[in-house]
Amino acid sequence: MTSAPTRPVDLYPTRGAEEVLIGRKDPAVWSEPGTPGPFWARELEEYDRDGFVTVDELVTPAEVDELRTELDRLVADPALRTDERAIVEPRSQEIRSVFEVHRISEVFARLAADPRVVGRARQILGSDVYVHQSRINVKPGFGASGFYWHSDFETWHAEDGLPQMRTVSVSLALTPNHTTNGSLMIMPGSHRTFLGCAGATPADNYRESLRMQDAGTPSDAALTTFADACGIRHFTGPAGSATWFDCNALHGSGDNITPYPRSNVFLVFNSVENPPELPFAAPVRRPSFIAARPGDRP
Ligand code: 6CS
Ligand code: FE
Repeated sequence: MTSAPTRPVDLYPTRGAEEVLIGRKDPAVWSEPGTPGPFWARELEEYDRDGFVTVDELVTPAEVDELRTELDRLVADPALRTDERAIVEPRSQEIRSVFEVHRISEVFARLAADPRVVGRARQILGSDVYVHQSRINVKPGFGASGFYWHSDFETWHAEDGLPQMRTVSVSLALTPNHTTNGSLMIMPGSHRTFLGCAGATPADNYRESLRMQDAGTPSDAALTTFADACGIRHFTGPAGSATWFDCNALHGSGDNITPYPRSNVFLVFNSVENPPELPFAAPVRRPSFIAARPGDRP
């Protein structure tokens, strides 16, 4: 008699009845010290300690111009507005995010494959990598809404089935990121504790969560505990600067009511040693434009 496939141990239970704090069971930097790559050893130490590290000029101003022109082209493409990979702002109905840009656009595909980018991801994750998710967050001015505090890994574990914390995001600024126009905020050191959130995942949750996240949102009490213990760092910088941050770092960003867009491209790299299982806390997988599978076409 064939036995049923065994479910992997859930190292990070979440979306049960109560919130729960769990110590991280995975390293933040998976490569051996001294592993060659674009990051300096000092940068990897900072990433390990804080859960993030900034790179002042990941790409040149000329490359930023090309990326920004491509972002503007995508946002202006009428066909994309009806594509489920485009998420619109609740108020203005302007485009808020476009997912899977590394597949839609040659320009963003080249960025994802650039050694300055993928080489850093490999160095952090200590293995070959693939793009789990890519997106442009346009955050136009005049009222674009922010992203409430969350851990990406909590969602990618619960809804996409990523078993371990072996995933890294890079947020590359395509417009100047100021304190005033909704730039990224991260709690340094928060990546070392997993916050299992309370509340089950609704069916088809992604249809709402990419606009305004609910399931997987920490309580006020938990956020206060983390903020008191870790503090909050605000990421500002010119177009071309980038923030690499761990999948479990608590982060968020405010609304943008200034006239100045805060447009970033986010690339999420997962280790090929960390392939998605079935979701750990959701009825079904999310679509592959949000959570790619390692074997998917590049
Ligand atoms: O659900 C997700 O995968 C997306 N949601 C947020 C708020 N950040 C990560 C990712 O883009
Ligand atoms: Fe996020």
